[in-house]
Amino acid sequence: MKKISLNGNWKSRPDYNDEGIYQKWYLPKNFDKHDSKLLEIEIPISFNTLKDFEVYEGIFWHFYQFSLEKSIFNENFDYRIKFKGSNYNTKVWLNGTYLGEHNGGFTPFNVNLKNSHSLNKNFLAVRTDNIRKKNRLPAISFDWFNWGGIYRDVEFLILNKNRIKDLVIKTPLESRICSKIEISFTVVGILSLKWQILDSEQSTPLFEGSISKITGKGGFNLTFKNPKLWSPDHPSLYILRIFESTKKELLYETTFGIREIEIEGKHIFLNKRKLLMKGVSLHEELMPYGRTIPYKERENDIESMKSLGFNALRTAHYSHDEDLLNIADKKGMLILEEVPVYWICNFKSNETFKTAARMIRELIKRDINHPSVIWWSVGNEIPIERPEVAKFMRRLMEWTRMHDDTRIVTYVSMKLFTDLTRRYADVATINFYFGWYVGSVKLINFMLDVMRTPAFNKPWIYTEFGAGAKYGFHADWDKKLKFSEEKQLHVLDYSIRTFNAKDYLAGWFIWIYRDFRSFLRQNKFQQGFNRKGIVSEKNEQKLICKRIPQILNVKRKLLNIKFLGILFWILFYPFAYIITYVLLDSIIFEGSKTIEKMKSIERKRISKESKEN
Ligand code: GCB
Repeated sequence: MKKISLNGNWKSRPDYNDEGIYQKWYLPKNFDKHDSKLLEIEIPISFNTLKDFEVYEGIFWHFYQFSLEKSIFNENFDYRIKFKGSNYNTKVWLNGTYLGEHNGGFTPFNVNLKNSHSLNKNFLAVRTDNIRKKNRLPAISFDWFNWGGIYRDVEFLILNKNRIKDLVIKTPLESRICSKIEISFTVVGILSLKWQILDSEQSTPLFEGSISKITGKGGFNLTFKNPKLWSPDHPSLYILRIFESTKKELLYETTFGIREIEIEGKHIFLNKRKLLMKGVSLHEELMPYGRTIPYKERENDIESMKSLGFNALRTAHYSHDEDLLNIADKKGMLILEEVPVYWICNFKSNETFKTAARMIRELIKRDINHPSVIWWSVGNEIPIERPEVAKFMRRLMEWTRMHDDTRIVTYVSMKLFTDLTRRYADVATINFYFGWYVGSVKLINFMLDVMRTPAFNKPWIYTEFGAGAKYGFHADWDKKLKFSEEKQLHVLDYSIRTFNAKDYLAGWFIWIYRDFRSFLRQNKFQQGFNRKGIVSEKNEQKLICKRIPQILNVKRKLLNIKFLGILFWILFYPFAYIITYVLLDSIIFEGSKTIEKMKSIERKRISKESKEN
């Protein structure tokens, strides 16, 4: 496969009244590159980084003229255009011919060329639309910024007609010194192959083999004695290369790691050793780039997280650019991935289910060979006590397992009492902000024992806890003033030391590594940002960062009152069910009006700030 980058100088324009399709902006003859309505942009871009589009959610067109070399055209090839990420609905035309569309903001997709390409003058027109809608995932209300546009790389792909696709590498361990390597793939057309496995630090192959005249499904297995196992502390990588046997042409290459994730009773094991995840979450956002974060900055993030002592990262609430996973593979960071089935979605609709299922399929297809990725979460904080939602999530977990049976499959829950569906997940999860939104941090010990009752014999992960702090805002320790760095330190410190002492907790994740933009956050400390980051949006470390390395392994002495927890759950469950069903989900999450109100506050603030500057 060869790739030609289509990144670079594109033209663009907003389409406020949705007239572009009707007026056929996608036709080359209707395009005038000197038209004053066109903006010069550099693809990839999160269009909300452009002046005057800071809060724009709508239709945006992107145009690109490019030429191709004659030598790439040959009947032995197929051609595609690949978009690594574009939010949310993307429609593509080449030289006036419609090539297709994609829904979903976070997974890559290709469109096939339909003999519509030419050599010297190609005109690519791409219409993106990131409008919030009930049937989208996420739907209307969500607590992150809805960056729009073609915000990841675009590539022109030249694929051999005879090629390998859907290659999957599994590495089950017989023991820590003996691994199986099971490689499966599909051959499109017919191929005779030579393959090699190399240590990424050496150039002579460790294993080699060949397969002749294969078509359709194929693969090979081998036993590897004394492999270097992949883990966050020792991120050893191997390389698989597959050549076409006669021409010696490289058909496929990927790095992979030898590692195994297993669950037994209350524990998770990585390479047969008990795993404790000490992690953070991160949104794919860094100012001033939006989601289009340079490689170096992503590397800095992972390095800083590692230097604080974290071994795991939850890429909430969707998948980030694949660069991040390449870095995590290399540097050693466990990654928890998720699809944006978030808060209130249209769970009764089969179309929504199909969209979620496709997002999972696309995500697994992209990331299945990354050793750093160890779990698929099929959603976050959904109203799980509702029968249609429980059914939706169970089906989605089954679907995920059908596509990958080597990783943890779960969803992230915020329900203390009313989530009985956790029993069907591989690990049980909880997001709850004791000490911030509700109650005191001192309740964590007891409440964990309470909520654990219906999913007793499982590992638990505390997937979100945290407290907001405005960088630079300090207050007396005793006052524990909201949004002070001291308050954040108190909540996180107490929580982490409690979690470390709970034997059934296989991990915890601070919400969140970096402050991120959200319309929903508009008080005087937030000013359009969720401030629960342990670093500010400019990567300034808050007080808690000094403390984290000191407490990563420290345990609090806890009162053992597990049986009381069970009793409490049984007594309280019916009330909790009614309160949650009737009040909580409907009032808190039906947020379409709130979003519009908050967005207008944000708009006013930005326009005031720009006048002041
Ligand atoms: C949550 C959500 C996350 C929010 C966070 C918060 O539980 O999962 O998306 O940003 O709380 O800050 O309230």
